[in-house]
Amino acid sequence: MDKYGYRFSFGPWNIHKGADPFGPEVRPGMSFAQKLLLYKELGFDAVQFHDDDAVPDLDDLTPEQIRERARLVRRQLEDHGLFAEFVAPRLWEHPMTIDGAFTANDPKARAYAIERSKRAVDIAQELECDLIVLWLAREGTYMREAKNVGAATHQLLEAINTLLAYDPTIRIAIEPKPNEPMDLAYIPTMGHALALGFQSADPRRVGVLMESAHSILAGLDPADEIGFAMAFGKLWSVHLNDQNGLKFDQDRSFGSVDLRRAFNQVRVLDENRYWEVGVVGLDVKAIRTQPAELATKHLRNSLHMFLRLVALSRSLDRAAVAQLIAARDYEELDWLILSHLMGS
Ligand code: 3MF
Ligand code: MG
Repeated sequence: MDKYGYRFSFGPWNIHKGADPFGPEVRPGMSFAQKLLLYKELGFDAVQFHDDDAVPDLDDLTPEQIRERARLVRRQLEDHGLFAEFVAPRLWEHPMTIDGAFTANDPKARAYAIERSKRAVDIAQELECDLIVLWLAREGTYMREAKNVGAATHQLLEAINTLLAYDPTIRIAIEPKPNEPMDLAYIPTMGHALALGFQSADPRRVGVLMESAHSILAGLDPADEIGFAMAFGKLWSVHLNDQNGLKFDQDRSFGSVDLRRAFNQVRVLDENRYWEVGVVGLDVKAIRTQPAELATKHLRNSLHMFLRLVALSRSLDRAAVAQLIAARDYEELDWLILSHLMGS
């Protein structure tokens, strides 16, 4: 925890080997145990998990074996003074999820997705964590005519309700994203995710995770997406990062592309006391050119950027801002913010 009360997290996938769709890995891998050693050193408190980050090859194990292995991970976390922030079922790599998971056209594939998600809940229970994240990677279409959006929406709702009933204490945070890997995803924005949650069997237990790059790819402002969700007390996790325009999902270091956009995300989080409700997750990736021994600086930079921006948000001359708003002098407000960010 930092001096402001924020806690920070990242996932094991954020220290990675640098492969992209056009080239192989460029850095050697690191074991989960090696990665765990780096968390505290880099200033982090918590680990974000996909189900198979915690229990590799879980499709080949029985539910009891999965629980046993998850208990070992809990002990590893304890040994390092870390905790699990969330568990996310990875519903986009298995052959059963080629045509989608909860919204696949094949009922056997949909059944697989539900069972796999229940195992993710089991893992969360063993890791003493009450938050499941649903990034609905392949719920959408490459071909508009191949699926029915209304039916798919109800399938998503049914899946959420099934998980809520499976564990009466679990909370679910939906992570919207408009595209990639799908051409068009079914839950592209915060509004879509919140609507699903409010329509669920237990709306109190369904919230959202806002990822900066995903909002930007949807043509939206991440700070507004944060503020919208927080207006309803529904922002339970974030994946802060950055994104240079509308292209592939880059997961650039937080604030590295657009400093003012990052400032506004931190400002809205801080004004709404996010430190009381959630962990600051940094879903960032080192760029491919980074040598192996230097491939954690994206995490360091992102965390330090967040803290620097909290300081800037709190030192903003709020009275001057209020006066400029009252005078409707938004050009002067623009200059005040830019000067503040430039350190004068
Ligand atoms: C994809 C993502 C994912 C999700 C993760 C947890 C690998 O664009 O952002 O990161 O955040 O699967 O939900
Ligand atoms: Mg993410």
